[in-house]
Amino acid sequence: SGVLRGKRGLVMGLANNRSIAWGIAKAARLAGAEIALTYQGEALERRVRPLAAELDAHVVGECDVTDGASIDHVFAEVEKLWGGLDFVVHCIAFSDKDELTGRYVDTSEKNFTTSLAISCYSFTAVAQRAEKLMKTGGSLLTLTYYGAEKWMPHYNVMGVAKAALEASVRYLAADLGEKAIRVNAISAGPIKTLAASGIGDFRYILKWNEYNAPLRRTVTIDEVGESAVFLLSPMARGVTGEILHVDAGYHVVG
Ligand code: 0WD
Repeated sequence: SGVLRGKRGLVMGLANNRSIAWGIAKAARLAGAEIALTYQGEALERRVRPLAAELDAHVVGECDVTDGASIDHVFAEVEKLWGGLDFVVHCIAFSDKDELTGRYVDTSEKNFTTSLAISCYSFTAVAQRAEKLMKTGGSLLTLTYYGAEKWMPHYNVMGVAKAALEASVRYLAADLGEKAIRVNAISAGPIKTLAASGIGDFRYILKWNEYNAPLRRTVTIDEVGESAVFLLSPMARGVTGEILHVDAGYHVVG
């Protein structure tokens, strides 16, 4: 469609070709954007490099969001590459798998802190760096899940982290609005990815959504990608602070 022609965007959180980040990067590229990617660690670098090549994307380096210096490094690389930036897509979350099953009440302080740092604070950390490069406005996008709004089995501390992430979308939107930087989230329905495989009974959750969502199915990374293109593009220039559900309508039912 070309709605992102001339736009330069950083996509963070690509692990493999099932990642939501991959669905978004592909759709943004198809819409005309130039893409830069980060990866977390050497193991993922081997997966990310060939995917980057498919999109003529720049690999701007390793980024572990628990390390502020590595975030600084990536944004310095982006500045060297483009001199500015139009959008950032944040597709990053983490929690200890052992605590994504059973009861929330058993969450350890250590995993609570780690989960909130990686799954919530990192988006704010990224916004701080992006603000400096978005001289003529821009768009920041993160990924959330319905477990932020309602109790979901096994989602536990991730639900608490996503609730904080959604609140941070609103606060960031208010802070950055005067610079014409928009901040939004997509609340995606369940999709079988590497991260999702760590959640207890995930197959059951997929089935439950298939039976109960208004569209009677789950969503794909390509559908999330195309909705992301809308939010990143000037078509959504009046939209900020929004949580857009791309979930086959499940949120009206569950
Ligand atoms: O059903 C789903 N899959 C949904 C996912 C429904 C709704 C929302 N989401 C969210 C996730 O919570 C996450 O925020 O979408 C985002 C992307 O997740 P994904 O595409 O489902 O999962 P995956 O392909 O595994 O990508 C997440 C990546 C990590 O992969 P692994 O699985 O290796 O942890 O987040 C990255 C990493 O590449 N990541 C980090 N990146 C930098 N620094 C870090 C870190 N410390 N930790 C994880």
